[in-house]
Amino acid sequence: MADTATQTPAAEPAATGALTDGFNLVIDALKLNDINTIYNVPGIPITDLGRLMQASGMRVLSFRHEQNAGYAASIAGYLTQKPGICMTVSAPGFLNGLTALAHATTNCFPMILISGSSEREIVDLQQGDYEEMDQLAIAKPHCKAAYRILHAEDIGIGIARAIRTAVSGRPGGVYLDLPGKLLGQTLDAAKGAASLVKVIDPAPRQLPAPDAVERALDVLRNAKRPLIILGKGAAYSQADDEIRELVETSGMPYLPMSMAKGLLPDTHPQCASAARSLVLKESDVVLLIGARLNWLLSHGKGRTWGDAPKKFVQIDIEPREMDSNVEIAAPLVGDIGSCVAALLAGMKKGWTPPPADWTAEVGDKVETNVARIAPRLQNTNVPMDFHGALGALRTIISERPDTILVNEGANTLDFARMVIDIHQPRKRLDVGTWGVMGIGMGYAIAAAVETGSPVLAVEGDSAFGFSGMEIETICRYNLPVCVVVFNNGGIYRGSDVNPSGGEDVATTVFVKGARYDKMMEAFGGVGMHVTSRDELIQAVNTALESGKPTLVNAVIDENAGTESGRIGNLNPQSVVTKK
Ligand code: ADP
Ligand code: TPW
Ligand code: MG
Repeated sequence: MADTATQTPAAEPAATGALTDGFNLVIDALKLNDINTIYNVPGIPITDLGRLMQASGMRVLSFRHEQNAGYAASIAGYLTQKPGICMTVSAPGFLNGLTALAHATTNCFPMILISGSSEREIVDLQQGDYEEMDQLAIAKPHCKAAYRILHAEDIGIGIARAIRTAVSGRPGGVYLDLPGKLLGQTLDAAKGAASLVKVIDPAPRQLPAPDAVERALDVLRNAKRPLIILGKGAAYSQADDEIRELVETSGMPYLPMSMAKGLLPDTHPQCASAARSLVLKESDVVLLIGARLNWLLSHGKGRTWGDAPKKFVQIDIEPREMDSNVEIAAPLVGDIGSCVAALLAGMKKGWTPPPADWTAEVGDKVETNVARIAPRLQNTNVPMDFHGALGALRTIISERPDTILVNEGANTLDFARMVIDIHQPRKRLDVGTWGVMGIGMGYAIAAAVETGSPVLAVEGDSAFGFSGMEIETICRYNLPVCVVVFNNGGIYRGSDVNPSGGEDVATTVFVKGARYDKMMEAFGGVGMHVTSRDELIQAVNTALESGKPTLVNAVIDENAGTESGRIGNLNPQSVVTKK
């Protein structure tokens, strides 16, 4: 009789004679885990993998450059809480995708970069294979984890591991290396099927410890001038109802970070965006929900935060985030949904709203600042300036609140973030933690594909150039994307001059009078060229109404912008003038 204590639990399936292979096992493993969309650029050794994926009913979107496919995958991860998949060829394709993988990791978005690779035997002896590179080693510092699968029977477990790593704990990027030879390996079909792994509970809830909840409530209860800061981790967590209830129950003013705008509508009476300087300086207790005290919050110290002593309460799933920049008085480690629910339960047992003089002071400041800027948002100057053009788009977004706004540039980014109110969660996607240029078209494509919502991409002309070729992709898949290029003829401004007086134009300046709209026409989309506020409104409304791929070339005063938008202070300055 068999000894049940030592017997392996799963009996080997009987061989059937039918075969499967690496290609099919990769597809079966992804589909088993509800991953059905792939952002890719084909080539050796993954061309057939893409074809077979498409044949099996997966959506395989081919891009013109891997970086854009990668950015698309990263934001697909943010929007869906499932890892976005980018698939590339070896060495150069892999490296092109790697920027996006690092970006996903930095922004805490779940993503898997799957790259085909050369054979280990040749790579490890550096014998010069086609597109040879030790990709695994190069990927490692740029992601949460990097895995390689060498045997077809390990595909199931390898993909399961990649998925769980990407979405559990603090989400991030995972690299998965698939050597070409693996894809062709055959395996008995029944054994192959049995080797697949369905990831159960891929991102388990992580409950905060009760004493940590009590500590946090204690700090919050003693606040005289409290503030809540919502970050994109809060938006990612999809705990929308709980977060709203917490904010409203607490009665505290709140500040949404860029991509957390719309988690509660920006028009909410407790929204303190228009009083940002005041609330950061004067608050005495700050509750951070899925927002890091990195450069975007001036590291929690210095002039931005003023002299008033602060206590921070921080909700984050990553314990090491605590005390990263300043002391955290009450760390609350767990998933945002659970942490917020625990705080709410505590508040419901007894809660006094913050002192009225504080909320009134913040409310007054918001009102004054909103009133002060309002006339500028109505201006009809020709050429348009940022405020006039963005004021027009602000109205359009308030009338079409389900539109996803993608936004990059310098002035185009900073002013749009300030001017355009967002009314629903996860409707604003932008440059994120790195302030990176190039996310635009990849984000726009994935946003349309993953959500079906209309997309409005508001792009600086420089920013657009980083991914502009993907408008062909937008046309090819006929996506409801309207791109508005804020064409001020350059980076920050179009008016700089070459300081040497030489023939070349200044380093920040582009071709005058460029017609980006004609690029869209070249691929069968709609191109529009606008110079006034009324034309802009008409063009964007027509585009969003039609759902047709559209590019609006919006001429902006070349003098309107400032150096680096609103972060010019981060530029180092030379103190020596070259003769
Ligand atoms: P922002 O740029 O909007 O300020 P950050 O990217 O700096 O936001 O911060 C997001 C934070 O959210 C990260 O520290 C990340 O660990 C955290 N986070 C992401 N998802 C969750 C979650 N489900 N529960 C708790 N924390 C989360
Ligand atoms: C990958 C540096 C920051 S903003 C910007 C650059 C090149 C472009 C600003 O010009 P744009 O906007 O888009 O025309 P506007 O409205 O001010 O004229 N490379 C990468 N990322 C960054 N952030 C840069 C360079 C940069
Ligand atoms: Mg520009």
